[in-house]
Amino acid sequence: MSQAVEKAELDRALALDIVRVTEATAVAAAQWLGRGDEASADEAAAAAMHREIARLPFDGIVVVGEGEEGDCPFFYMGERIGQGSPSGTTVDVAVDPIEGSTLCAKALPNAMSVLAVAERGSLLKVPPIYMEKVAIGPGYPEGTISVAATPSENLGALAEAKGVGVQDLTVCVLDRPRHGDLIEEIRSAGAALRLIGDGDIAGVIHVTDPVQTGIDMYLGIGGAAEGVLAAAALTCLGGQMEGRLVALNKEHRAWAKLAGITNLSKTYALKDMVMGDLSFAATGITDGSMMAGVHHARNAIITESVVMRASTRTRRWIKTEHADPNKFA
Ligand code: VTB
Ligand code: MG
Ligand code: MG
Repeated sequence: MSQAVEKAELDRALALDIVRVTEATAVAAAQWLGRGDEASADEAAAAAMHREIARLPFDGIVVVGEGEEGDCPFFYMGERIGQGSPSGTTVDVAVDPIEGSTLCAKALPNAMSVLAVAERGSLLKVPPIYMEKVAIGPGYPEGTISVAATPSENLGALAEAKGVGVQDLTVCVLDRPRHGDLIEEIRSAGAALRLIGDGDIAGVIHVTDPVQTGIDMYLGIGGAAEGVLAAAALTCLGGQMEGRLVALNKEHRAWAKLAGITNLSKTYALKDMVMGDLSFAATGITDGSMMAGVHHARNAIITESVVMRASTRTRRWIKTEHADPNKFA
């Protein structure tokens, strides 16, 4: 068997392995669903995800995690994780045990558990700061949008490429005071807004299916980690995205410096954030537009996940019945 075939098969198996991880993480998070306690939900989810990833057959490095070493109990940047691999599988690991902890704590839609595993060295390493993002779905000429362009320019370009008016477009934006001007500009350009409380990975993914989601473009400043994870998903789904790191305060500037980022105004295209093959998995914690959340049936826990691979652009939706809840204990 050639090396290439062996590698491909290993990658394929990994896709299912990582769904097991996001499933267990979502189930752990769901124990805190609607309890108003974000910190406990985050901790339970991160502990479960950490335990499950440790069992996977690779030598992984956390490149998108929860913070710096000594700063967070699980998934610090640079942490080695996985069982190790006799066959030499080395990977980058990007995690968000709960994307949307507030959504989970308030039992609001679209909280999910997210994990991407990529070829070593292929994911942009970002400190826990922010990223300005713009994303659209597949099928438009390369360069239709840019994070360096104004929102009105991006909207005009997308409208032209889509053959509609700007008033026919809907933009998804995180509802934050920092987006006051952005929201105003989108409104005066004439587009509609879908304002979301949290969950900008889902927000970016939504642009890939505007017929289903009603969202044509994602704009605004959210987590940098969420930016790279969204870029990972978009690499599997198709679409365009650009990002630019943002330091909102002194602490962020210090994090950026520590991470070796000297030029905060650099524009990252999708291919600068994701430079190799990867698998991406997400499991719903609360019900969402992509998948249902964790549900407790009479004799089983039910989870819904999506898992995708960049190399083949395959997407699988996996609904799982966990008949033995003790396996999560
Ligand atoms: C966004 C959002 C996330 O963080 O990235 C946001 O998508 C950015 O931070 O779900 P602020 O909340 O400080 O604006 C989350 O809300 C949480 O990870
Ligand atoms: Mg999180
Ligand atoms: Mg998050």
